[in-house]
Amino acid sequence: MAIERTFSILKPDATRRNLTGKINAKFEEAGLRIVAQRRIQMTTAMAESFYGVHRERGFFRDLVTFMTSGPVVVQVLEGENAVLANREIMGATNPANAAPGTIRKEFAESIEANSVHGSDSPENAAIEIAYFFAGCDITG
Ligand code: IDP
Ligand code: MG
Repeated sequence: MAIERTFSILKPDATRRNLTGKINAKFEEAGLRIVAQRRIQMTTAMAESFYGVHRERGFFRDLVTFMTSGPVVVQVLEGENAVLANREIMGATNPANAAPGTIRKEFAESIEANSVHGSDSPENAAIEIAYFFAGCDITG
């Protein structure tokens, strides 16, 4: 198995409830390393671009409003099979369907305010990482 990097966001519902440390502990306990991290306020343009693939979905406007409703923490996580590993640590999109012990099961408020984003493929991980971080910001 290869060491891989994935892109992660701690969403506004998580920062609002001061859950940054508890969620980061989940990544670290599962063997992922936080090799870059920054707290930012997303603009509407950034959120629209980031979630552009969902532009035609009924929840798109609400999602953009939610993602800009407070600070987020953008991160690069590194480890074995990091993309898939992180999707397992996060749990299903809808917390009602998320497995016990996952971040979304323990912390998500709703299918929208579900505490974390994680890349869904190595290709998208590379695109998302490059959108938020310069190579010199990431130290493995
Ligand atoms: P993912 O975050 O598990 O990859 P996606 O389908 O890529 O899920 O959706 C992106 C984000 O859009 C979700 O994390 C969630 O915040 C929001 N979202 C997805 N489906 C719904 C929905 O049916 N209603 C409201 N928000 C949704
Ligand atoms: Mg997704």
